[in-house]
Amino acid sequence: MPQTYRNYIDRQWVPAQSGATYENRNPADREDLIGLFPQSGAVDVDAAVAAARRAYASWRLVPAPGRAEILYRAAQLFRERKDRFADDMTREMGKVLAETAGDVQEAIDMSYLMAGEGRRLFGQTTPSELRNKFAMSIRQPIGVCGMITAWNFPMAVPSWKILPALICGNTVVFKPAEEAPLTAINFVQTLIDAGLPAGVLNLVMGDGPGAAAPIVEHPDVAVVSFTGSTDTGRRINETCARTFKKVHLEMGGKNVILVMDDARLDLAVEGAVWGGFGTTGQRCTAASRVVVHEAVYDSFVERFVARARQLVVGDGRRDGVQMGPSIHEEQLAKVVEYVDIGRNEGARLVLGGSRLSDGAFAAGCFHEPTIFADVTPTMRIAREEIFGPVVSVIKVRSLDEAIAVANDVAYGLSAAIYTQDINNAFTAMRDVYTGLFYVNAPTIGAEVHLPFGGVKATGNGHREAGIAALDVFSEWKSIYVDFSGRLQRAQMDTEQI
Ligand code: UN1
Repeated sequence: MPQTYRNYIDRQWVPAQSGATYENRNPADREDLIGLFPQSGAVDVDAAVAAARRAYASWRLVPAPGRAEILYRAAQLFRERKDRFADDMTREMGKVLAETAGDVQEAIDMSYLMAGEGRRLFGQTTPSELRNKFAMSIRQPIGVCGMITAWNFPMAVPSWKILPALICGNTVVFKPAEEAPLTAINFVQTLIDAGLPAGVLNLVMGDGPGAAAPIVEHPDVAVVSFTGSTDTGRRINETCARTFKKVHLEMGGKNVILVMDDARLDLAVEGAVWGGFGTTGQRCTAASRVVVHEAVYDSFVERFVARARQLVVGDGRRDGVQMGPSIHEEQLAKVVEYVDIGRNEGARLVLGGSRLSDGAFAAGCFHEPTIFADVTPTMRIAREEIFGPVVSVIKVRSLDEAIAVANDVAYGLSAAIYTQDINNAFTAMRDVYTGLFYVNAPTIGAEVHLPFGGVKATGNGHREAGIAALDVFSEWKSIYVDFSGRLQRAQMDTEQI
């Protein structure tokens, strides 16, 4: 009998009120049933929001250094549980153990960062234009925050949202990706064990229409933070706009590595392999385009293919495996479809191109690492997010052309340049329009204490992680204290020097 898991609402583990559940399976072996998870609906969301609302009344008044104590303890518990959590995560979403351990590490790092923030949460003091008057601005919590997250970073991304929200004094309803509920349970259980009071963090599992839509629409949810596809993000944005709900969106990417004629090709090749095929290409920061200067193009393609050909594909829990499966059949079908699109568009397939289905691969969702060369910037494989192990290589004649190609997509999350020339590096750093930029490193590998997010169709102007995340989960209040004992009128009674 598979284990049946429950939602967490107001310090109780409870089934969905309808009793409905869904199955979650291991993408490396679809016969491995991980468990049954609640298929929640609007009534479950209502209960979770009500609990979060009640808890907000007292949590907002807990001094931030007191809230921080809980996050310090959580950091230590995440560290102790890292290997177990990584194993559970690989089993449910497929990326290799070294990467899932890295995912848990992001939650550890973020816990420490936000715990430290509990003793800062800096506001500003400013002079007043009037005599005997004091002016300051402080951060205030907002209320109940609805967090809707993706399966590819199932512990890191929730930590980027939930921990800043908590340290600011908000309470949370968390709807994790359907594909990675066990990791969400591990995350929530750790915060409970660290001492989070009842109702401050609530977990509601299920699919998007059933469990996420009611969070977005709920009048008592003050902030929605979402990581996922651009189509879903657009719908969430529209719903939130109608009621002026604060919304933070972190969506797709079509990230690019520029390889200049003076690049160290050995480094560029390693970067393209890691950026393109790490996490099976299922990162919003994945390098799915490599734009290469014509002077080194042939040699880069040859070395890139030779290196990517050596990648060991398989079950991410097995030693030596470097690339796991796609998350599920639907995602794999999308990869297969894009490979067809690339072929039909006339791109040159130089590596892979097929689903792996023999022997040990038969029960899982595996695809070969795939490289297309001679891709042109107008092809769909060069413009649309694939979210799989498919990289497009594009030839250019100059840095200017490389930057133009880099910018000529709807998305703007991450970009990188490989060059030994500081002028190239600084020019690209300035002119490529993205939220993240790397020099002589791939497009992946963001650290939690820097702002994370993108421009154009990737985001909506907010950032998560870093101290910038506090701007999503708090509102500024400007406060004026007049201790002159008389009415002083701003802009009118200002003394002239
Ligand atoms: C994501 O793909 O949604 O920079 C997040 C990186 C990781 C996080 C990626 N630290 O690639």
